[in-house]
Amino acid sequence: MRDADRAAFRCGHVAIVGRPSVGKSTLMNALVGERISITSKKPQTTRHRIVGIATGPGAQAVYVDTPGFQTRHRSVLNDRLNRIAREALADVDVVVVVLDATRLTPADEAVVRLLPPTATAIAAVNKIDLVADKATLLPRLARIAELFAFAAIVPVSAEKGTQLAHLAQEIAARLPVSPALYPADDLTDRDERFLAAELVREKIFRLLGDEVPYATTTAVEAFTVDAGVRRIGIVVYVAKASQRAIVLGEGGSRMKAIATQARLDMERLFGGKVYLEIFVRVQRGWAATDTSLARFGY
Ligand SMILES: Nc1nc2c(ncn2[C@@H]2O[C@H](COP(=O)(O)OP(=O)(O)O)[C@@H](O)[C@H]2O)c(=O)[nH]1
Ligand SMILES: [Mg+2]
Repeated sequence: MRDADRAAFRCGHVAIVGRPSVGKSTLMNALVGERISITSKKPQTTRHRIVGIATGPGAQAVYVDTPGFQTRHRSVLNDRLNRIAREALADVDVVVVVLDATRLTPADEAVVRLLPPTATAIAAVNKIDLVADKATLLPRLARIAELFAFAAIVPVSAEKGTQLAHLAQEIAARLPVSPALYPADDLTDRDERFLAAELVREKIFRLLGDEVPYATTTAVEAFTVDAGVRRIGIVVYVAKASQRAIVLGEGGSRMKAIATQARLDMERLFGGKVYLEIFVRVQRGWAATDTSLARFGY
């Protein structure tokens, strides 16, 4: 690297915020180039602050994916998720507010109102692949411009990759001049154990109906690597026995699908063979109190 290039290198933290299911985690994964933050159609899929690192020739963006602000109902877990999202807004250089190109809701406006007035914020207007008539986008973009003094408003599709290079450029231009904080090939600050437990939780969110995933969490019980082969044991905690039966499915069929899909993702992400065992345990009230949530890493 020439001295002049090194002097101009930019690096900083970028919070990704927005209401549940607008595509925050999909966007972060697309910007980082790996699926490190789990995604599904259901709110509450993301429950942690997850860092994703994207390093280019002139800049390193350290993205912070957050749980969406949960406004639908109050619970100890939702309060905790909102706190994680609010804390992610402090001490970042740029905030990317993810909005939905197909509709703006009061929940979107509530998220924008949480921005500190001095924040450098960029609106990523996601899911433009779902907008057939692009002319309908213009009044929505105008409305977004009224909500906050955004530094840029960029229509994107996180899923199709549309306009992501442009979004990354707009972000990089607003990062402070600074050397990289992480080695160029680091993609996340989370370890394989965490990612393994999350991938199992993702399959539960994707393969089960509307109720059980919210009553569920996962934890690593065993993780060994021997000659590049990983043996991983994951415990799925549910709140009552009837939910255990649902997770297992008839003759264990649902658990088989969860385990197969999770194992294939792990092998791709970790780059090696994985033997995966999953156990389902009933743990009443795991999400009922702050103390119990803390034991499960929340
Ligand atoms: N059609 C379309 N769907 C998307 C796009 N981005 C995300 N999604 C879908 O929206 C849902 C929620 O995405 P997720 O990233 O988990 O949202 P989050 O709750 O904001 O993190 C998932 O089913 C994604 O596949 C997009 O650009 N286009
Ligand atoms: Mg998410």
